[in-house]
Amino acid sequence: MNKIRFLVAMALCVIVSGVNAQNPIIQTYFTADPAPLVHDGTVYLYTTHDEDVTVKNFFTMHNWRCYSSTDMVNWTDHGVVASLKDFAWSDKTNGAWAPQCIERNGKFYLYCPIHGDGIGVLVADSPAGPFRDPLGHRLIVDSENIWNDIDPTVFVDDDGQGWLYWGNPNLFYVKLNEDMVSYDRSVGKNGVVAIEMTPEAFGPRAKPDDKHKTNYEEAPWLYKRGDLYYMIFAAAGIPEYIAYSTAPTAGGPWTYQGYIMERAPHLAFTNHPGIIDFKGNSYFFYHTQELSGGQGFKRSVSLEQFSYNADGSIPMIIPTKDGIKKGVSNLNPFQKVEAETIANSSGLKTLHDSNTGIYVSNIDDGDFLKVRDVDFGNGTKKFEANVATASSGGIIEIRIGGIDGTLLGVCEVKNTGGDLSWKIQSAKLKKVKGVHDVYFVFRGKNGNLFNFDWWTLKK
Ligand code: FUB
Repeated sequence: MNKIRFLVAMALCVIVSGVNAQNPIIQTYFTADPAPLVHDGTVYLYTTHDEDVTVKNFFTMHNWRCYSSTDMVNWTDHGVVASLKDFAWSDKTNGAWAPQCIERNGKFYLYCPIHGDGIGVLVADSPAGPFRDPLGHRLIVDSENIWNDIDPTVFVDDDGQGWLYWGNPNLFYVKLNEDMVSYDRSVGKNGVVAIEMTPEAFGPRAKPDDKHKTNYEEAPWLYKRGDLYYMIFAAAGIPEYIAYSTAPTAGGPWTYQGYIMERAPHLAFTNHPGIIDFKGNSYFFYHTQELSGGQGFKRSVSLEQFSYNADGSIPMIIPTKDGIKKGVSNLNPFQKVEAETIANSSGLKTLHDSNTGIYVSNIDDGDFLKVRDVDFGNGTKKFEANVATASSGGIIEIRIGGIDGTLLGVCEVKNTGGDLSWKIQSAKLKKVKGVHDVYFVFRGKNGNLFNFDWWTLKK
């Protein structure tokens, strides 16, 4: 999608949802198939990436992205953390479908389906990579039908047993060995166990056919809460509902429990669940087609908070535009804040530079970047930004409360000698105390005004 079409779609989204809406949570790229991982006080969100240009009216997906948050309202972009090119054994140039990442013994294992080429696994020493292929071949080698091998979900039980489920429109699992990159070959057919797809286990299909015997479609999400195992999944064909089943063990037997998210006009024809508990709250990730103005191959991750019922059942979750109403902590602006830490934005992209990492780019006149719950404490005097531009630059208006809210100061961004020649530029700020949503509103005459790496406040 070119910038103008992207801006029109984004403007529509902002008009429809308002700058105060939190959904979709990522606005710089189209993201789908959310797979959250809680690690060390941070939520890492792995997503697929629908390209801006859809080819042949089908999913156009080349790589996987990662975002992180400590407050559930501001998301830091870690960029592309893995791509089809990481699997040397696959010649696919499209098909980077729904992944999941898990940590074990200090290593991060990212299970990646390549549509039509099975499921591979990558490993890294840190959650945002760099990831490498430890096997040099696909992980699941004795599959019944490689086209079924999509949407892996992974879980390590309290007894140390790792489980990897996957499949469309049938469910399979392998019991992972402790190395997480091989599996127990003594169960099932060479280690692959096909789950019996019964209406009792996964719900009655309204119109069953040869392939679809139950309500289960794809996108399984496996986890344990208390003594109960949950399998959340996309259900009932296209457009997809989200439903779930529960079991007394990770291997089943599964009992169907019903729908937890209905179809809705702004949802895409696919949906994909991801559920976590974080800092005492429960969160449900899914995707919609809102940001693209209704294009099902250009989806975006959204997020809702929910509470389990007293009996452990999951209530119906209503997709909202507001999303998360209250974050779980405030943002400290007196340290370096990456510009790619974003609650909401319009018109922006992020790029990677080997010197500075991820930075915000594609900044044009009128674009904005919102950061939520910024704690000014007893006040601040100065704003600093690390920026770069080969052109005449532009300005950053620093506002609170809205894109037209109180103007605290204006940072002039002048030519730094190159689009990747980073310099700190600063602005005096009006004194303000307490916690506020901050809006950086960008102004200037040319396109691509400057690049924006990080910002901070000084007392
Ligand atoms: O994103 C590509 C595919 O669409 C996923 O693998 C499915 O879960 C569905 O969301």
